[in-house]
Amino acid sequence: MKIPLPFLFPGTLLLASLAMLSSTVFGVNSPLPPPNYDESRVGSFTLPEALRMADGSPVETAQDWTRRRRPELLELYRQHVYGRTPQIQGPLEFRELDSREDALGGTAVRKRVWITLKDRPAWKGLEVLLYVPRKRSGPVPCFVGLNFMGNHSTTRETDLPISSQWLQFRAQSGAPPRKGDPETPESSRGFQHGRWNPEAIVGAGCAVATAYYGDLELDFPTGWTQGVRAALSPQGAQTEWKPDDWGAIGAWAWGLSRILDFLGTVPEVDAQKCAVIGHSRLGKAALWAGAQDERFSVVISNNSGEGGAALMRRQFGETVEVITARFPHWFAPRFNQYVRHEDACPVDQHLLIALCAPRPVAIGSAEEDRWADPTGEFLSGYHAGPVYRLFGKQGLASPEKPGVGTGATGDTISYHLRPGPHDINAEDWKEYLRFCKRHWNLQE
Ligand code: GTR
Repeated sequence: MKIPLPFLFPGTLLLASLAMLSSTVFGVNSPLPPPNYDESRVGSFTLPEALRMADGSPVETAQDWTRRRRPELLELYRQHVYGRTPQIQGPLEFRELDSREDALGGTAVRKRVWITLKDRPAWKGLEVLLYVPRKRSGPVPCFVGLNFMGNHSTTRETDLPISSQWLQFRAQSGAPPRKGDPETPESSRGFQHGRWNPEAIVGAGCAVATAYYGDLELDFPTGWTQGVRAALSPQGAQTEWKPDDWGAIGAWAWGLSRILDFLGTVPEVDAQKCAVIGHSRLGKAALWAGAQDERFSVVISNNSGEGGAALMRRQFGETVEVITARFPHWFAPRFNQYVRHEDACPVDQHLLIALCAPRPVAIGSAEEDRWADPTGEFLSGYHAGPVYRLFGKQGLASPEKPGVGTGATGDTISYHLRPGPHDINAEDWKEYLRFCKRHWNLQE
């Protein structure tokens, strides 16, 4: 199986690469079915009820939800979808690499910090890039998210080292370079600046902390042997995975919580106001991090699609069959059971959104990103609503997906559909900043 690069897939390229792929599900090398983009062929399905325990008993109060249903659902997600996140072993260490008071043209303080596990030297650690506005009257809220190509790719500042883990990914992934990718390591500087735009975040009075997702696990099927999953397992790279062991999404989500641990030690940041954010596969990780770790005060999913915000029971765009064949390392091994049997899965993704309740969740889709199923992403948000209502909060009022480019709709759960392709850009960030500022009671 070819291992794709985690960069943008233009639709046509994606289809072409899918056609070449095959799945070894059921032990036979069968070609993967083409994606369905016809709404009339999505089929009918019944979603697992948010407000009913597995034993059939109703969930009637916020207390019922918090004490009984939420733990039950977290456990179902561990067993069936993302796997079990292990306890941290030993203390974390935060080592400041450098700090500048004059970053981003003098508007920000910049810190670079290494997070390591003292008792697990096998894991090299996570390098965090943090920008905090210089103009502030107290601790500021912060956006926390992983990036696809190294911290140096998220900023126009040129004095950051090029991520050595990302260079390793390029060398080891076996994937041929794609059109539009940076040709040389040097040209990867600022390559994904538009996905972050730290100047705009800092200009809005917020901090932003990011790290390369490959610092946790390089994104190919054997990447885990060098990453945090091996380091936290007693058998290391010899581990044989059990059905409910964690996958790469679990490892990336774990890393997001470690960044939050670090932010809790930074006096300039208000750790009570930290939003976890992610795009695409990193949106899946952000949702799983936000579902597990209630310290994140806001959860943001951008184009997270299958295994993220999109309902898996909807047969539209990417499916469980395709995602588990192409990315066998992302989920708990048991998730493979639901290939062509999504109905048998005890959860669907509205419950992942519901696990964030009563905290605010923003879901962003892109019109041309049919692969991620914008309607399925919207419906997850909509069907999480009953849980929010138990807490006296409103989610998405209408079951109809809003129109393209009409801006975000919804109260504690919000949804927007941006024109254009699979990506995260200034338009999305405008929505997320507005949403967070409203919930953090900051002036718009
Ligand atoms: C695609 C994958 C999606 C999404 C995307 C990305 O290839 O099928 O689930 O995660 O990659 O992360 O860019």
